[in-house]
Amino acid sequence: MLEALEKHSQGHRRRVPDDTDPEAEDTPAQSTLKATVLRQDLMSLGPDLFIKKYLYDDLYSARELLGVFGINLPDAFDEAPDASLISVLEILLNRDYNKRQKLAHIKTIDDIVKVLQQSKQILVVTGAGISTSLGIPDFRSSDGIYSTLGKYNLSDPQELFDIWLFRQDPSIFYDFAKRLLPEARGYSPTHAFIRLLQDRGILLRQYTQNIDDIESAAGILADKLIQCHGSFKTASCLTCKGSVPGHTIFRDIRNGTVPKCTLCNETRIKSQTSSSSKAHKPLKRGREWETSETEIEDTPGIGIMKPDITFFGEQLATDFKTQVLEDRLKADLLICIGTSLRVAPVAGIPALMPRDVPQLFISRESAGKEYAFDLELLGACDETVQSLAEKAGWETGFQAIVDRGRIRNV
Ligand code: CNA
Repeated sequence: MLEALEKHSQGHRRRVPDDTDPEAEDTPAQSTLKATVLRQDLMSLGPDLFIKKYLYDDLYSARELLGVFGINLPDAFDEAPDASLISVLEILLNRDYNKRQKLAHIKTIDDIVKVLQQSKQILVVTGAGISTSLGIPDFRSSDGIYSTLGKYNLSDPQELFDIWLFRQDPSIFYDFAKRLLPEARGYSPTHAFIRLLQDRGILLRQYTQNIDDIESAAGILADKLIQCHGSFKTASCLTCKGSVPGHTIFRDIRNGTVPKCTLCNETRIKSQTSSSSKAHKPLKRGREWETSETEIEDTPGIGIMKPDITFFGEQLATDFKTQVLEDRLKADLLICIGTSLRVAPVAGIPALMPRDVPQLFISRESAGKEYAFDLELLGACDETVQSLAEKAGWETGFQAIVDRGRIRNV
C-alpha cells in the first residue's frame, strides 16, 4: 500500500486499459462506456481489489477515477497530489459499492404487479402518509404538523417528542397530540390493502412508524405488526409506571389537558389524609416513588400519564431490532408506503434487505437519491394501492375490506 502511494505521489506514468492514445480526450459515449465497465468491475471485485487493479497497478490516477465516477473536484484540489485524493476515492467507491443497484426486471407498474402476485412474504414499512386521508396530518408535508409549530417556539420540531421536554412541560405535547388521535375507528384503503396481504397469507410483517394504532382497527394481527414507535394503544404513568388502556386518557387528550395518573393521585390523597405526613414509600415501583409528598407535588412529570409512544431519547421496542434482522432474510418483497424515510432506524430498513429482494416505494414524494427503490409510484397511496389491487386481480377482496373500514365508529 505504502509503495503504491509513493508511486502515485511521484506521478508515475499510467497504463490505460485500451490501445488508444492515453492523452486523447474521451468522447461522451466513450466516457459513459468506461464508467459502465468500471462500475461493473467495482461491483464484482469490491472496492479493495478494484483499487488494487485500477489504481495501484497504475491504470488510472485517483483523480481520473473520481472523474469517471462523476465527482468533479472543486478548484482548490487542482494542485493536490494524487495520493491525497485516494481516501476520497475509497469513500466514494465504498458508498457506490454498498448502494443497492435497481433490479433490471422491474421498470413498470405491470412488472411490480407480477412480483406482487408471486410474492409469499411481503415486508411492508409504513408511515404517516397512510393515515392522512383519515384526517390525521403527517409531519413533513407542506401542511403537516411541522409546518404549524411556530407558536411553541421550538428549535427543532422533533422536540415535540423529546422525552426531556415532556418531563419538563407535558402541556406542549398534549396541546398538539389530539391531532394525531383518530376520530373514528375506520381505516384507509391503504390499511385495507395491507390487511388484504395478510388475508392472502402473504404479509410477512408490517413495520409501522405510526402511533395512531389504526392497524389494529384494520385487523392486522399482533404477530404481524411491529409498532416501531409504540402507539396510543396503552399509556403509562411516568412516576409509578402503571399502565392503562390508551382510551382512558383520550378524553383528556382531546380536551388538550394533561392526563394524570389516578393511582398516584389516590396514593397522594391517602397519604395526605393519613396521620403520618412523612415521606411515603408505597410500592417501590419506580425511583420517583421513594420521595416525599412535597416533592411529588413539585417535581415536573410526576403522576403524568404518557401514551406508550417512543419519544426521542427513549429505547425503541426491543422486538424491532430482533425481528427486522430475522425478517430481512425471509422477505421476498419490500414495500414502503407513505413515509419520508427520514427517521432512523426504520429509514435503514431498505439498506438492510438482501440486494435481490425487489423494493417498491409508494408515497407522494420520492424517497430521494440515497435510496434505490426498483420503482417509485408517486401520488396518493390510497389510489396507488387500489390500482395495484385491480391489476393483481384482487379487486373484490380489496373492496370488501375497504368497505368494512368505512362504517365503524368509536
Ligand atoms: P413524514 O416524515 O411526515 O412523511 C410522510 C410522507 O408521506 C411524506 O413524504 C408525504 O409526502 C407522504 N404522504 C402524505 N400523505 C400521503 C398520501 N395520502 N399518499 C401518499 N403519500 C403521502 O412521516 P413519517 O411517517 O415518514 O415519519 C415518521 C414519524 C411520523 C413517526 O415517528 C410517526 O410517529 C410520526 N407521525 C405519525 C402519525 C400517525 O401515527 N398517523 C402522524 C404524524 C406523524
